Amino acid sequence: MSSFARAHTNLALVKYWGKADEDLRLPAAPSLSLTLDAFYTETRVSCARKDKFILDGKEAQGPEADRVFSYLRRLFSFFSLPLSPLLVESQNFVPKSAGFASSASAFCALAAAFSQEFELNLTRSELSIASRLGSGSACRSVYGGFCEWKEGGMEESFAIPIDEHPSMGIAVLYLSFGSEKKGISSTEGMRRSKSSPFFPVWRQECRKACREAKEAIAEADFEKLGEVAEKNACQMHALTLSSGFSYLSSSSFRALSFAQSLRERGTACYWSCDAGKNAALLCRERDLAQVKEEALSALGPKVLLFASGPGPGVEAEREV
Ligand code: 2P0
Repeated sequence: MSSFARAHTNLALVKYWGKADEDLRLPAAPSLSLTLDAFYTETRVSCARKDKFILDGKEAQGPEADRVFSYLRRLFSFFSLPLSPLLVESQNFVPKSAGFASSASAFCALAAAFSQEFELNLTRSELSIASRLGSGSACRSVYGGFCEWKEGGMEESFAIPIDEHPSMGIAVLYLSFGSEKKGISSTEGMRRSKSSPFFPVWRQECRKACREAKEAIAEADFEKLGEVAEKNACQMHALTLSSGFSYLSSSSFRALSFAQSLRERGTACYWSCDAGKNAALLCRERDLAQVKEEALSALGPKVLLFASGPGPGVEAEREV
């Protein structure tokens, strides 16, 4: 017997950047994301004689396996289950060689496969909490389309769906400028950012941005949503800079100028960027071909492009 789950990655339009509690992975502010169709993780969990983690066809040891098994031990304890050795087999359909992070889809798929294997019958809120304990952003991959991750305590901080089947025709174009590993992990970057004098303002701005983004989604107003997302991404990077570091490179800034110049020329296109130099552009699905073509000519042939539309929430099943 084994259990299988597939979870998709998500792009935060309002960023999770700062924790209220590191151990419980409670966010200092709410965030809001779009789950993406093109990038996902498939994970199979089965009982075994000893713990083993197979990642993309190869046995993984060291920090990657340690993180998976310490998370699983936490799930056993959280659900008051006796510890048992597990075989975990994961395949990432996320272009890692282009510098993409896969912890959101990875930990959501792992939580879903685990809960299926032990027949926990979790609600989606409970599954979101369990995913959150592996990686904060994973709690948002439970849902398809747009969802919001609420602030709160251990049992209150989970994602809630906003619009699982967006009708505004939104597309995301990732721009990869290279795959070098970032020097400062997200966990460390969030820790440092809390020392910024602007951190209290950042929290307030995220709360406001979530309210505005939800209005834009309800009104199917793509431009309004794009403006909220771009401003929030700029504020996150201003926060890191005000704490003495930055993830952005000259290419990230060129991508920001590119989005702004496209808008001036009449095509709605907005910039976002996570904890790395690679950027993401939001545009309407119908403008995607044009945005791709113009991005290649404006940003040079070395940039790698990966497009996606909205994706589904996590799915899991028990296999016989
Ligand atoms: C996000 N990021 O909202 C933000 C925007 C990066 C920038 O969530 O420490 O790997 O495991 O809870 O989820 C990256 O952080 O962090 C992240 P942990 P995670 O998508």
